[in-house]
Amino acid sequence: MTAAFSEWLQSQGYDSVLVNLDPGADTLPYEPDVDIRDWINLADIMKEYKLGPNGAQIVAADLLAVNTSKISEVLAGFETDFAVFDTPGQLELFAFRDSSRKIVEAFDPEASMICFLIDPMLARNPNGFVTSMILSTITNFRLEMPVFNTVSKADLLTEEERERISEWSDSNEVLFNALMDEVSGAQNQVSMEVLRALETVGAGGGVGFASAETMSGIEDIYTVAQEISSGGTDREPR
Ligand SMILES: Nc1nc2c(ncn2[C@@H]2O[C@H](COP(=O)(O)OP(=O)(O)OP(=O)(O)O)[C@@H](O)[C@H]2O)c(=O)[nH]1
Ligand SMILES: [Mg+2]
Repeated sequence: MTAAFSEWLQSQGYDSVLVNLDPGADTLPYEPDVDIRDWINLADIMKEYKLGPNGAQIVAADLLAVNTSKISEVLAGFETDFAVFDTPGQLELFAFRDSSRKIVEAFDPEASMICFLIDPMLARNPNGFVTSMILSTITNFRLEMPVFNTVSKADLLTEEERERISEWSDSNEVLFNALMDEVSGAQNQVSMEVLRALETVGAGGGVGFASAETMSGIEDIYTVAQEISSGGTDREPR
């Protein structure tokens, strides 16, 4: 998505700086301008801390914060329209670490947003969709930053599946009925309370669909980013 988004920005005349914050990334489909792997190496951490790959990922996540000032310094040297941060795919390694707050605070939080990428296979059924909304809400709660929900790899869904997900995202009642058809009776109360909480905090509305494969929906991410960073008016490219 990082690669697709920067490609789209470029096609519109915007420049972007791409920042890889995933120390565990093996290969990337884009050339990062700033790369956390220049400072943090997973193999070194495994050796130094005598950890397996999972423990090393957690240490690496905390080392991210230690290196924030170095990344900021490098970033400050760029004149660009947008900075796109690619974070580790697992929430445990980003949103759930205290260090991530420091990272978010270091990079112009007022003009920033999180694009929360929802797994299309998870979003296909009501329980999975609600689970995605809960995770997105937690991310918003943890990092105190506006979140735009986008079902990624949307090309893997059928038109009907996308329509159904849109209906769930537009109407809590439709989602509730779909959920009731899916879960066992014993879960009804839990489902109802979870949905009520999501409704209260305003989660779930306006879910986007994007595909890095077909480039559909990438513009919607830009539109939200634009609204947040400069009040909705299209920015003049540098
Ligand atoms: N069909 C389809 N496949 C995609 C799309 N975007 C990425 N992929 C594929 O999905 C696989 C996983 O890629 P990503 O979702 O980008 O995940 P990642 O960055 O490697 O993994 P994490 O950061 O650890 O979550 C790769 O094989 C990609 O080629 C898309 O829009 N459509
Ligand atoms: Mg990734």
